[in-house]
Amino acid sequence: MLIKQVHIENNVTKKDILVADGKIKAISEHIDEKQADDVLDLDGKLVIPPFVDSHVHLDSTLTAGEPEWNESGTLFDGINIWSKRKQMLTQADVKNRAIKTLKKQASHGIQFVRSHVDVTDPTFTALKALLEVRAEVADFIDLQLVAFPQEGILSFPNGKELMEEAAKMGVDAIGGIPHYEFNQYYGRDSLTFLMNLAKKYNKLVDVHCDEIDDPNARNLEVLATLAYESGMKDKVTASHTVSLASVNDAYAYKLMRLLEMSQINMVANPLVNMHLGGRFDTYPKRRGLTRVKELLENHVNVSFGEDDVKDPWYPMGNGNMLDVLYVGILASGLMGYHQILDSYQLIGANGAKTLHVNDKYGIEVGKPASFLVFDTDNFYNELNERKTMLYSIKDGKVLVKNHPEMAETHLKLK
Ligand code: 17E
Ligand code: FE2
Repeated sequence: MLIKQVHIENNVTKKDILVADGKIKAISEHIDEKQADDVLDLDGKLVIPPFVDSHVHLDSTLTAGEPEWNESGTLFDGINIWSKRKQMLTQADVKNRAIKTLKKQASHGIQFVRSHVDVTDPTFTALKALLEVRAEVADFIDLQLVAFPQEGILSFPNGKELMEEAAKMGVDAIGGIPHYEFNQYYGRDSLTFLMNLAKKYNKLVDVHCDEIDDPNARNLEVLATLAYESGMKDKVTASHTVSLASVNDAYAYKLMRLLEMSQINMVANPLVNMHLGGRFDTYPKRRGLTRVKELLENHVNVSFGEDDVKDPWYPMGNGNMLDVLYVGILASGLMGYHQILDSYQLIGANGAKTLHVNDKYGIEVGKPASFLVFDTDNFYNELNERKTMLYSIKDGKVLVKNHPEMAETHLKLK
């Protein structure tokens, strides 16, 4: 397949991309059409790498309102409602909902997903289901699973044993929830436990860390220290870290040094953090979104996740990372022209780095031919105008093809 005359990642000069055997064989200003069986003339269209959702919960997806709606909008009511819904799970129920959401995500250009799976359930119903889903969707989504102890490791009966069993069952990463443990000591001990578990089973780490509007939350510095001293470094991710928006500037300044040294990845979930955040404030009211701009300025890798698609924590969501990105850069003060132009990294390359999939990510000769084509010339225009995603191509195969919008309007000047 030969793709003609596209703007690769906002590049002003148009290029051709030659694809063969699922890989990118050549990129240059002119490639002879005789080199390919089929030619896609996409003159002037934008090509970028696929989207990455680096943080979502596929076990709870599409359960909003079951058994009740989260009317308060707090994280804690979300956890309570999920705890009831969890009793009713069957493997078929989890599989159907997860696959529905993954297909929706794929239809919007997502090709890489990291999902947390609640393992504070002695039956492991959700994990068993999602391990099957991971294999079944492999042709269109590269799915990673995190063993997530939603109700705590030290604060839930047999929490440690459940985590170890989940590690053996084949998750990709080990999770945690230190701010939800009964006390700060359990929080810290849970981090030591989960880091050792990840080392023992050679897994990545992705912890729900300090997802609370508490200026005194201090689990992130513990996780970053462990990441640094264990040498696990960029294999470790801290998700949410919303307390960073509440701590004082002197503390944040001191912490940034450790975060950079530790090479830890951070994931913010703008839609959900802003929905759940500030719920105990009157005014002034916090937004609950971590310090995205400051982290990036301190060379910390940050990506955005969707977190929820219609579940007890968030009533909305449709698998489209462009919504996450738009709200995220708006709330983070990242709307300079060039920041908008480059913002797809937050739902792209930065997420790929967190997921450790760099070997198969990026538009470079020798890498898998996986990319998106949009009906516009650069990403600033795409995020603004939301032109049609014409193609999602993975390993040289067309996963999604859309036709440009053909709206008829009758807007004549007098
Ligand atoms: N569970 C949790 O602890 N935090 C969240 N944001 C979600 C589930 C979605
Ligand atoms: Fe989450």
